[in-house]
Amino acid sequence: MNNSRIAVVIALALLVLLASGCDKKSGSQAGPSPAKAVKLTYANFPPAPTFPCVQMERWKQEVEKRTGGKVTIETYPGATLLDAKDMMDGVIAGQADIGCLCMSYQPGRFAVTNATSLPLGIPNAKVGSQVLWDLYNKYKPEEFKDVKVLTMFATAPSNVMSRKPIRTLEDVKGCALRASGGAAEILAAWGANLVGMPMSDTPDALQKGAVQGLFSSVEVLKDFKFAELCKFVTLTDTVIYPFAVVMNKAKWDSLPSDVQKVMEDLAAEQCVWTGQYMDSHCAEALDWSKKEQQVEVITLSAAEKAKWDESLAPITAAWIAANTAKGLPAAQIVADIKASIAAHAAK
Ligand code: 3IO
Repeated sequence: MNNSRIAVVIALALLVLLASGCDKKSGSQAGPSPAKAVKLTYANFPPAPTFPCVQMERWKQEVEKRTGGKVTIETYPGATLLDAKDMMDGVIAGQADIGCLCMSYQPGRFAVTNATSLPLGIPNAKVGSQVLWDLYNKYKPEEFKDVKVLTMFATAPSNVMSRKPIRTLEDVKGCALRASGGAAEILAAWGANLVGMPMSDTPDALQKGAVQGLFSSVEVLKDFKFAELCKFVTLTDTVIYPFAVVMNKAKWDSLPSDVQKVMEDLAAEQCVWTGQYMDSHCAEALDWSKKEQQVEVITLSAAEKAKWDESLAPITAAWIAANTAKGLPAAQIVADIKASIAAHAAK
């Protein structure tokens, strides 16, 4: 090989090296501010029009706005990323960065926060949401140690929605009705043939006749179109379902502190926003059900309601006994919930 040939080979080799170096650089530096862009996935179990997803979209919008576009959130409604019962473990495992779960679907796992589903007289979703958030912040239960809790909120108190009219406690006996967690214990105490399943499985169960109705907040009459099948609502206004929004802990720790601050500042506000949305949406859905779907709303007489309430009397005492035995400050938790209801309801 002569000198000029050697020079050409060296020049070519240098070119290849330079080109591959450039490739690496441009590959790792996509976008204008690579270190700062944050993309998060957010999983939810029910369909997009339902309230857990409405609050999810509101939270997404607020975070994207308040971080000036630095954070983008990809939402996955309808169990497209994680299902109802996999939500907590899926977020812990990092299958989604954020997940919205109904704590009633795992009653034993979330004993402290599920105490808000005892029949203690939470009057609406706004108060219920604040009571739940207070309780979480006072006790910071062990079961949340592997996640960052972004917010919590509650449904409006539950009512019976059914295919057949339920006017007395006798009508409930043996009737196949669906609920979960604390609400399920209420149905059992009334003598219903209790069927436990998440809300997301309920449309199918109602359609196929596996259940005659359900016990939950009444906005589902409209959002799931249950009013097409359930032509009767019996107003009991008894017990909420508690929800949590959680983030993978490692993902949370990796966020810039200004982004963490936006999310922490939003937590209590999101809790109240969702409670208020739930309350107004329930009123609207009940109205729609009466007017558009000829749903009959049954109000129990005072004497009849007293019978229903009386059968719930042993539930709280039994819960205190069982959970004291498990080492929880159960009587204090119940006292805290009662005080918190009184404080928030007075505002
Ligand atoms: C609920 C769950 C998913 C979508 C809408 C909803 N409205 C009330 C609930 C409460 C709940 O989780 C349930 O199982 O009744």
